[in-house]
Amino acid sequence: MTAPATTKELDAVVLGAGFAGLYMVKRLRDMLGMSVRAFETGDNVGGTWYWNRYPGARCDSPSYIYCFSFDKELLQEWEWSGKYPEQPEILRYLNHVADRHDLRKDIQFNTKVTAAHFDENTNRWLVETDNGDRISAKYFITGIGCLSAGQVPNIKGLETYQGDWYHTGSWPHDGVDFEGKRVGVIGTGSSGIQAIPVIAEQAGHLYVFQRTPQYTVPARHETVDKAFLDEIKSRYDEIWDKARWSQGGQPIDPVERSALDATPEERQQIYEELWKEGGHGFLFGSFWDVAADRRANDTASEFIREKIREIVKDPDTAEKLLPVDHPFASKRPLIDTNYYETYNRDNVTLVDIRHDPIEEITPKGVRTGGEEYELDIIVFATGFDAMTGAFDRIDIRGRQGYPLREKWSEGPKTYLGVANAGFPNMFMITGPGSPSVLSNMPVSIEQHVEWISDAIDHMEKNGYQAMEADPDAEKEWVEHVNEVADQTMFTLADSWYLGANIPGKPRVFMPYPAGVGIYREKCDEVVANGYEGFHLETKQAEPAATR
Ligand code: NA7
Repeated sequence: MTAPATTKELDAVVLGAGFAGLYMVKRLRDMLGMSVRAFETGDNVGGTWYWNRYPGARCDSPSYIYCFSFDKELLQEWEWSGKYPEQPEILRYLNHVADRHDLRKDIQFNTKVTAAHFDENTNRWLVETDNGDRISAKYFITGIGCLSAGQVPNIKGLETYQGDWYHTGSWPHDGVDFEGKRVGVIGTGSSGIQAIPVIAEQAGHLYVFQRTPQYTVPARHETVDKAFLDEIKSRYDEIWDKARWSQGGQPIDPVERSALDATPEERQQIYEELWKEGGHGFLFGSFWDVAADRRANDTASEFIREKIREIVKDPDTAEKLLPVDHPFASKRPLIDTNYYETYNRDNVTLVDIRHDPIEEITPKGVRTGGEEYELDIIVFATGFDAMTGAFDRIDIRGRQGYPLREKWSEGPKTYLGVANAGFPNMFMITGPGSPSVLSNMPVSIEQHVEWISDAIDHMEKNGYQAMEADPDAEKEWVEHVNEVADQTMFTLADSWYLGANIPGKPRVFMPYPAGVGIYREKCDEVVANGYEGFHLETKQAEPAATR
């Protein structure tokens, strides 16, 4: 790719206008005074919350901490309506942030970045879009989301299907009318378990096609009153501080008791209390070893299985819903509203596609186990090509034209999840190798945006032309991420954390599981040691062997 005469010169190009892109634009423009443009495929801001508009879409971090902390006035002004923020409210919030900080003027909507190539002669990135834009920028920063590349499985016959079908991750803006319809939902991950109870209330009949049964804990979602929010607001600094140095980006004190030291009665009582309270407290507030020790985990897993048997009236359906092939929380932990209860409805049928995989999609519906389920609508709640998929869809090339896709062909290789050896001046917000999806995203996003803008500030103040991760530092980081992951239970399930949901994707654990506090400490140390593990160059860099 060469730079034609019409190339626009900017300091930085940012990809995406979700939480990450919005804050990145704000920092680079308002703090560093840079010329910056963000490119966004959608026609408005919001990222994940722009695309995922399926019924029941909601975040499972408490609303008061699922927001930006950089705008302290906004923290005091914004009144969340529920314990957990619902998709329309988060979208409203992000629109408000964009207006309040006048960010839209630096965002180009309806535009997909198709290519970004590093030019070693100029130390600049040449970026192209599907609208024919060409930009040359010193910095190339991705805020493209960890779960933005939706995957519709390649099931035989989909093109022949005569009904309507949708993927939860690119939902129609004017909604879908399920009233009285025969609906099939394929997939029971976070999106499926949120959508299923809501669709069941509207559909004539709902068929849930389940491959892997899930553990899910009641969210106990409710509205929050002003007194609750005022109390939070009175100690926001302390709350954010706790979240920033925590395991998962939530203001939760770690528990020290062990499930293995408790008596069965004590365990039962604690699990019962936390089940009643709802939310991720069941996992994080019960016993420290539930997420760390298989025997401790078995006690929590069995408690949930017992709840399923108790809640679901039809024993066959209950049996099919029992998760037995992986430990609780080895896949993404889920919280729900009336998920298991939904299977007591007369208009809901659970279809086990673990034993009888979907054979084909026919013009009329779905065929499995020799039976054809006639459907007016199919909802694919089948997830995403997580963490790397959105990168793979862009032609990103570093030194010597080397494609990022190729560098990552055996799994993503990054330094700190923020940079790539061989790709100078490219930074990733919540890239693979950082806590990202294992954390409350706004906390991790703010940390990365601030770290990146500080690094850029450092470069500009010191006249550096290029900043690039050292291949050895990167190798050590990748090994470290894998070592930490091997000590967790995450590797015991086939999950999108490992790329296991995408046929042919290398099985590599992608996020960094040591926790946001430990990670922040490591990132701060890198800076304190003069950007340890990075090469900073004042003049044009020589091509390096970086692979
Ligand atoms: P997930 O968590 O990846 O869930 C996808 C679901 O779809 C899961 O139940 C899968 O079963 C199922 N699936 C995927 N491919 C197929 C095929 N080919 N056939 C049948 N079933 C299939 O995606 P979500 O959108 O729910 O959640 C993604 C994240 O977004 C979530 O964790 C939050 O962080 C936000 P499987 O378990 O693979 O057997």
